[in-house]
Amino acid sequence: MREFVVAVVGATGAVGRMMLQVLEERNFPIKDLRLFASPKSKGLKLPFKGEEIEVEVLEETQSFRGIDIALFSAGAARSLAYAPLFARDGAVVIDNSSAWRMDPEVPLVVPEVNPHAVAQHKNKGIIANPNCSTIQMVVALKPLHDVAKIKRIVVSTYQSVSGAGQKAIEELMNQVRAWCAGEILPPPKNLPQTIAFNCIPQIDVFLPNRYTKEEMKMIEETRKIMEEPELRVTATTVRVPVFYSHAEAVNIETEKKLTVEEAIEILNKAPGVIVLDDPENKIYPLQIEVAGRDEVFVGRIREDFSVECGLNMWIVADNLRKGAATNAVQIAEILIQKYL
Ligand code: NAP
Ligand code: 3JN
Repeated sequence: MREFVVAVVGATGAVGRMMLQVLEERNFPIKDLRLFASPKSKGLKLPFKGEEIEVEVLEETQSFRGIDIALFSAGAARSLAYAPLFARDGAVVIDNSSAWRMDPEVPLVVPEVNPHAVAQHKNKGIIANPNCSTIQMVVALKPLHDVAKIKRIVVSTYQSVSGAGQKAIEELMNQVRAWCAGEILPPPKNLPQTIAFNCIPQIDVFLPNRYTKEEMKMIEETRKIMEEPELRVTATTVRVPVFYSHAEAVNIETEKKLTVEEAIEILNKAPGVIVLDDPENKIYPLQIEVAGRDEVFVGRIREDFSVECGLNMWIVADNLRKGAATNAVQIAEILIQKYL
């Protein structure tokens, strides 16, 4: 089997470290692995398959020749600047940031939903990985859309701190420690407000339309991935004091009526979805239980009695795995199986 030269850009971050773990777990055929991060990480070594690999500092003057696939998670500014340089030197870039997601020439891919879009990597040498909250929602909703045609989506998210990076994980830990010790809480630095024992209805910055950027990402990305540019979607995104996994309360209105039983049957057959829905026995997806898993979990499926054809559900996935690293590596697997 052919093996590939793979680069991970942003390898020291929460997503980058998970990329290494997922590449190793899935035994991705790697000939050589190159790791890149900021000057802060110069000399740092990261473990991969029993070896220690030294992190390189990302510099614009470098040559990136010889790299087949580059997995980027070093923020949108680095993706804007460096993805074209890696692509120029022959790599296909799979980018986890928002930098390229809405570029009409760049495919935005969730393998369970629109794997065919990977073919468009030929345009710019770049494939975009959607936002974590979008990924888990479309994995669960696309199979329902295929049967009943979704007319409108209303989503509220309950997003873990790991979505905001390694420093936000430490921020929640430090605030909880201080609270338990009866100390004054350290002021928020990486999140907009205190996160310990609190929910923050702000993820990313506010836009002139009063939505946050995270909310608008969910709306626009969902339309692009589902290839439904007019789909009505609205979102409220909330940070909650949970370390790993994002949860979403989702309401859909469909053209054709779906009973709860029909929806469960469709989701039971859907790729990458696990239905956990036995409320009488207190069975529904929980963030702490879904952490570490690659599937999207759906539960609390029930009719929305306020409209003719509507359903409510609770969708949970590990944001660093299916929401980022696993989705990116699945895209890389399609690339090597079909295109490289
Ligand atoms: P993080 O834990 O803060 O890690 C940031 C990574 O970027 C680190 O490896 C950091 O290297 C690197 N970096 C920062 N500045 C750099 C520079 N000038 N040159 C090279 N590398 C640089 O953040 P994260 O949670 O892993 O997220 C990283 C990015 O992934 C986000 O900004 C976002 O674009 C994307 N992301 C996507 C999703 C998704 O929904 N698919 C979810 C989360 C994040 P050092 O350690 O050396 O500073
Ligand atoms: O906050 C979350 O739960 C997801 C965060 C994603 C994120 C964080 C910083 C920058 C992104 C993203 O993936 O959209 C970005 C970005 O690339 O703009």
